[in-house]
Amino acid sequence: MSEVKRRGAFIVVEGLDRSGKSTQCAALHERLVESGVVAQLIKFPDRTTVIGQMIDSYLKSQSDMDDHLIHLLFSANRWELASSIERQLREGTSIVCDRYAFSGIAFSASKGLSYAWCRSPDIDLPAPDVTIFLDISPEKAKERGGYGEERYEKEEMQKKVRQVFRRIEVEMQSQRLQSGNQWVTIDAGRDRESVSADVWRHAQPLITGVEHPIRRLWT
Ligand code: 2DT
Ligand code: MG
Repeated sequence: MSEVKRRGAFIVVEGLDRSGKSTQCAALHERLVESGVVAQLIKFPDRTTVIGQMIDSYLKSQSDMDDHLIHLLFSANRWELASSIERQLREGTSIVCDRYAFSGIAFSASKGLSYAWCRSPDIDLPAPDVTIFLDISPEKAKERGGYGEERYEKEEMQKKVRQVFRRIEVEMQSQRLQSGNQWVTIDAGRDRESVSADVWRHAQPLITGVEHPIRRLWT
């Protein structure tokens, strides 16, 4: 009997600002490791690279850029890491990723760029096995102490971003059968433990590894 070769799972967590996304990513990563899974936590933007530093300066409003240009830099920042993500998955490491290409579309399209244009530079990136979207209303976000100081952390922007995420969800679900990509939306306006339990429920089926080859985004 030959054993089926399994690779690591690629789990993306997306969410609105103040949704508790980073906390949930850290908790999921910890729980995976406690369960004996070799797992790594990464986040986009990765502000440590040269491109990442340009993004950081833009987000802190220390520099200005054309909307198209900053969009391409966010995408390039993912391509910088794409081959290392693939290698790790193939070597059996599971990856928890805090934001990915969906944030790229949601934020740039909210500024008025075309949805199709925003999607194109991320075509062919490694596709997540599951994307867990942490949804929170702007009202709830406000109750949590409001937004921070960075560019985009404003209620008007967040409302638009939420609408684009909805559109992405519809598109992901319509492609689901052909691509196998799974998108789940979780109500992140609840207490931390309830949200964690839901996140785990969706991640758990993947922890023994994934059999099918790494898929490509949007293809
Ligand atoms: P953090 O607060 O999570 O560091 O995000 N963003 C992010 C984009 O506009 N495009 C992208 O492709 C990504 C990954 C969302 C910093 C901000 O950067 C935005 C919030
Ligand atoms: Mg932020």
